[in-house]
Amino acid sequence: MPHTRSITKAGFHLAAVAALGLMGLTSASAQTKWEMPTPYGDSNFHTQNIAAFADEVAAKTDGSLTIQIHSAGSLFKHPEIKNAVRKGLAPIGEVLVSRLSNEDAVFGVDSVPFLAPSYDQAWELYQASRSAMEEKLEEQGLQLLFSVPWPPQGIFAKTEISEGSDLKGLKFRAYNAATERMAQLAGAVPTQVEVPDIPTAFSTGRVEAMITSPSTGANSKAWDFLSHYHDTQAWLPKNMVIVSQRAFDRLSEAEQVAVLEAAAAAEQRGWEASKQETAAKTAILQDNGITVVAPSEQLLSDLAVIGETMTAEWKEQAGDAGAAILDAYKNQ
Ligand code: PCA
Repeated sequence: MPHTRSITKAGFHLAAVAALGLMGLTSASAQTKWEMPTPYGDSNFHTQNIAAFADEVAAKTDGSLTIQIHSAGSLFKHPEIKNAVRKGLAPIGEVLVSRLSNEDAVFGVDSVPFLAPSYDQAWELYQASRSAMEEKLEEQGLQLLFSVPWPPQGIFAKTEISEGSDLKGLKFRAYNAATERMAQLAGAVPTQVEVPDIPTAFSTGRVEAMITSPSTGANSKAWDFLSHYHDTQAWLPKNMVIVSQRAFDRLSEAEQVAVLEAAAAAEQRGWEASKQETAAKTAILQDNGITVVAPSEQLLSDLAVIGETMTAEWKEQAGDAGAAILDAYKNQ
């Protein structure tokens, strides 16, 4: 028996030496692995775009920088992701830009109803607001890598909504301050629910209507708990990928260039994918039994009134910086 034990010990020792050797090799070639929290599931086009970004970074750096994606809020929940990156708990992450609108109104500009309801307008608004956004992020040691919009936002419900008053009293799922405010102004009762929790929130009756994209509707299998989709095209909220400045500065120059190039490519690819997504996911909703409705004149004009109120409120909150963004947007 002592003999066997000593062989085992020797075996263990060899394995330990081999492991140390591997670790030595790894650090000699300056391997960096970034853990990346994201809020949405693997089947979502934003997550898929980020996966392609990660692949491109690995390819461009010959594997010296790899990015491990933790989707659907599995590493940090959506409300924690920005601070996790700011505090250095994660080097890089994705968030919905307008989740930060309570910090500064500039982050809420893409969710003002009907301010920029098409892809071209959303792009122009992004160009007009990008540097103000970047400045605010910089103050927190964060760098914007790229930003991609969701398809236009429409209303999902269990009946046809033919006018604004049909929303009164409905338990309405919200995903940011703007959707919460919109629900309040419509006389509905908002509840914040993250995307991965949508199916449960509907099936347990916590909520009964929502405004979101055909993407999120289809990814959440809205046909299991809802019947109508109203294509109101109210706004195109964006996600953004942010990196901690400290983590970025620690990369070699070649790695930094690789990240920036892959980010520029991801932004372009993401905007294209979003456009394709709109029709593709609306068709999936329809194929699965959702009635896709063009909004009535009455519904549109009732929502426009809410949009005007929210535009005025946004201008008030955003002050001079907001006025400068709107001027730049209108003068493009
Ligand atoms: N999907 C996300 C944000 C906007 C969208 O289309 C959500 O519903 O939370």
